[in-house]
Amino acid sequence: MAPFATLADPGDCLNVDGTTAFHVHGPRVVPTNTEFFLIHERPVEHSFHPQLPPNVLWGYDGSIPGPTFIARSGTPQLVRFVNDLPENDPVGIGEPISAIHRHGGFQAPEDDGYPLDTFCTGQSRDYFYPNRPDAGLLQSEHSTSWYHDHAIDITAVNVYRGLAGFYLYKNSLDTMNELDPPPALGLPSGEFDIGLVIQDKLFDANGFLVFDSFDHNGFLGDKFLVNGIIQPFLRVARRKYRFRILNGSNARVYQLFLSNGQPFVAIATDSNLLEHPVTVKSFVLSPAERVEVILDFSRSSLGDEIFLVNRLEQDDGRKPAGLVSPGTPLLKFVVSRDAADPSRVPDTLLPVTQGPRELLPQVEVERTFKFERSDGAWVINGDFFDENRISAKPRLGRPEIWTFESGGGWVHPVHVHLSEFFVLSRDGEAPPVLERGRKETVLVGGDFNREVKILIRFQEFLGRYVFHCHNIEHEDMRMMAQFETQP
Ligand SMILES: [Cu+2]
Repeated sequence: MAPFATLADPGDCLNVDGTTAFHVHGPRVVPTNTEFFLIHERPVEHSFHPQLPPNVLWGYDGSIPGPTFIARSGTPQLVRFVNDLPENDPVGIGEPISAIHRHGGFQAPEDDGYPLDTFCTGQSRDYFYPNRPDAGLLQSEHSTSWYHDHAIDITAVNVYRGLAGFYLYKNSLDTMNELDPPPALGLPSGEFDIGLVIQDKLFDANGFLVFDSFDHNGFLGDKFLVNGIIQPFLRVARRKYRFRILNGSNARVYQLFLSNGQPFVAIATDSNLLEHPVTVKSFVLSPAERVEVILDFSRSSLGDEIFLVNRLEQDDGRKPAGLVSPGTPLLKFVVSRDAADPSRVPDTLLPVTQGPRELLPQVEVERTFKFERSDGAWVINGDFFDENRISAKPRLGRPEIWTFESGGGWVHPVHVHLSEFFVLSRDGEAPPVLERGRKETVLVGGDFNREVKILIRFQEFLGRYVFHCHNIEHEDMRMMAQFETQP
């Protein structure tokens, strides 16, 4: 990433269907403390595994996964993404048309990667990220989000080709320096703070990437990647680590375990730290969800090998088939040295001051959204995505209850842009322990249940945003709708 020197080059950008981008912005005024970045989307030769030939992927700045951004709360960032993707691509996976969504990000509608705000080969678009919490609330400070392509109808294939990366945040509590004294949390930092994006991909007999654009149910691979590498290893020290685990797969749901039976200490779900750490033996991770965990290798012996394992089997886009044993190892930790460990994991991480107790009495509006199959594609409340339809007009500052329902036994990881929500219930029952923090993506349907109720409140930014299934084959086949926030 390099800073750029020139001002924005505004201009219309054509969408896939030849229309003009919905949100067009000209040169803009930004605060003087704004940090600037320039990222080129371009082809890159990538090695998934020493035994496979190099594959040409598309990467942000030619990096797989993309460069990791680190935002400081209070310091805005302006990122110019330049589309240097080839108009005539010999591989045939992906379309050189982009819209970039910072998933979990709190940003204005024109900077949200609205799916019709696309830019094409030879064009660029600037995204302004305010990097401050929604309504100034400490509980809305973010830790781990990610950015990925979100162009209308082609998100799945473009993400599959490589267009995804981490976007991390630091703030007064989560300073990303374990040596900082309280109130800084002192979570493991530096080389002991590692993002892990898990993906599945399919290869042909010659070792080249395969994608089926006609699989609208959810594309699954048979090889498992962590940070772009098939089943890699990581040498670790005998101390605590922070792992930010992201499901970057198109359609696969994972349930992660450690091979030695050691539990995970979960500290965050999706974009936000939890109020308190939670110890779990395993956790489910559906597409786009994040869970951050602390793993402590201090009781391991030098030479120990511990695997991060997926035990949830899935054969099609409908739903996971169930737990198997021993499952598939995704990542091997090799305990190989000692290291000092000044890091801490406090009992209180990110306090919630405005939760269901405070907000439920204020609810006046409830909405229901049914996620179903229709004509081989996907609808919400019976409708395919239509940019001219507004499905909800929530008023800023007014909490609402939204009910997500799934029909036909399919699972849909439902993602709402702009704000996090609280999961109130699953089929009327209290949500599992890892869904009691703040979330912006929640798995609905299949064996998990039929109905999820959430409590959501939008506080800032007027305009149109989307919500959709994050099985991105479903999303591309129109399982997306939009809300428009009102004063
Ligand atoms: Cu879906």
